[in-house]
Amino acid sequence: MSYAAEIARILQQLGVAPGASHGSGESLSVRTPIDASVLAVLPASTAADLELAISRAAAHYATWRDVPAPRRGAVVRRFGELVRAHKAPLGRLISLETGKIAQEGLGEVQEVVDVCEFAVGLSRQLYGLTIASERPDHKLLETWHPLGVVAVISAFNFPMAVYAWNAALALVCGNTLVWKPSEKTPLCALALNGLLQTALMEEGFDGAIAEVVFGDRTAGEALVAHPAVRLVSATGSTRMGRDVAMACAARFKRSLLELGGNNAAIVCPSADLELVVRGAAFAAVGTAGQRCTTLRRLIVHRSVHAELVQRLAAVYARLPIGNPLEDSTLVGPLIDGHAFESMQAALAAARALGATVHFGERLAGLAPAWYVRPALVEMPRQAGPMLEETFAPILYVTAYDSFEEAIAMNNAVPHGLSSAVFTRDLREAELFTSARGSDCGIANVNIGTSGAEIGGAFGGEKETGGGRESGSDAWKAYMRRATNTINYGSSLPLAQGIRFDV
Ligand code: UN1
Repeated sequence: MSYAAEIARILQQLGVAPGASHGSGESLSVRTPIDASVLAVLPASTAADLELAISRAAAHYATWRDVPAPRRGAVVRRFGELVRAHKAPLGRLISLETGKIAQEGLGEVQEVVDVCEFAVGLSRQLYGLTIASERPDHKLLETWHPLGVVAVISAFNFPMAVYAWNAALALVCGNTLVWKPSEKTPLCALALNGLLQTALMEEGFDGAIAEVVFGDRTAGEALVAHPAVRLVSATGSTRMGRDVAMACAARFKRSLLELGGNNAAIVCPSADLELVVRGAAFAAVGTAGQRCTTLRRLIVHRSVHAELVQRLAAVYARLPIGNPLEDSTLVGPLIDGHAFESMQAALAAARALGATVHFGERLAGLAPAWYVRPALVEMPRQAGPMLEETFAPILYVTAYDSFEEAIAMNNAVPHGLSSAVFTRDLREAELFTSARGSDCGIANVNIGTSGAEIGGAFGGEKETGGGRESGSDAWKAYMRRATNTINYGSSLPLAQGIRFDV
């Protein structure tokens, strides 16, 4: 069966008609990175389609915000159940559209289920504080309310999980949604949002509470500019995020940004090198180096540098690269030729700085798709392309002498998403996770930089954008806080002891 036929069958199995009522604009061809063949052709959304989607989401907000939060949680529970029941075809769809290996496709679907469960629990919480009032017979408390329409702009590399982080939380918090997925992965969006709409309807609500639109940057700009949209949650490049942040700031609307990462791991003299090799390999070559949490820099103590490079090179030399649908494959294709070009440009820049580049070549036999052997690059020092995020599997390795120097190198890049230290020395582990340690939103000990669980808040500092999504108290980003002072007495004392007798 061709991949296109398989896609049609999966969508049919999920009860989703491709292109149904989502757009009436020009055709968008979706290709699989597996062999570059066309999977489907969908109509993009026009400006009028977009306006309609936003106004429907805005209209439904007026009733959705009044639905008790645990009832909203029941919709998310049903959504999670549907996703769990269709885990295999959804995982397959992710692999077909993004080129992610089968295991990682299934893992991403599991991440959707996990965050739904988390949000269901949250739907019976969403609590604020009561605060001691300075006045007699007064109560001071805070209450949390939804924002309105939340726009989600997502990237190709996590075409389902990142939307689910946002949608599950935004929905239990009482918001309605408009989702603009990456133009490279509209089929994943169609399938996932189709299941969400089914869950809404089964629970007695209108599917238009969660809208999806298809388009490029122009569609994203229209979402950001629309007055009904109160929060824009965007995942993607730092360049895109900067534009979103500035456009939102000009309108005093909120943005939640999850942008790039240039994530490092420090390998100390006491590190368990077996753990380092396994942890670094998954983090550096998993998803073909196309996660925002991908390990891109290894900062290795000079005493173990040569041994680690040799062990990693041995692993890189025998990585099974190829069709991501085959169980034995660990590295699938790059998303497209642009990713390959930026990878090669970064490798050339590294060579010009005196680096030794192992691998990184294209597997030409698999053309016209873009498969590469991940690159391992020995850098004489941290400089040039090592300070930038290249969305491809390049792992730069460089040596350090003192732990303080290693921490400074970890923090010396513009991004601040994820980081790790491999050590058996308690002092190093504690220092790395202290205020003087890693400046990233994620700082791990003895595990790699990628593959976070949903229970923690996910996001990073500096050019990563500062947003936090998924677990912990990330839900607060989808709500506004009101402080209430309630007088249950019969006099009117003023705060700060002010006297004002009329
Ligand atoms: C992303 O690449 O945008 O921690 C998200 C991880 C995944 C999420 C990555 N749970 O690698």
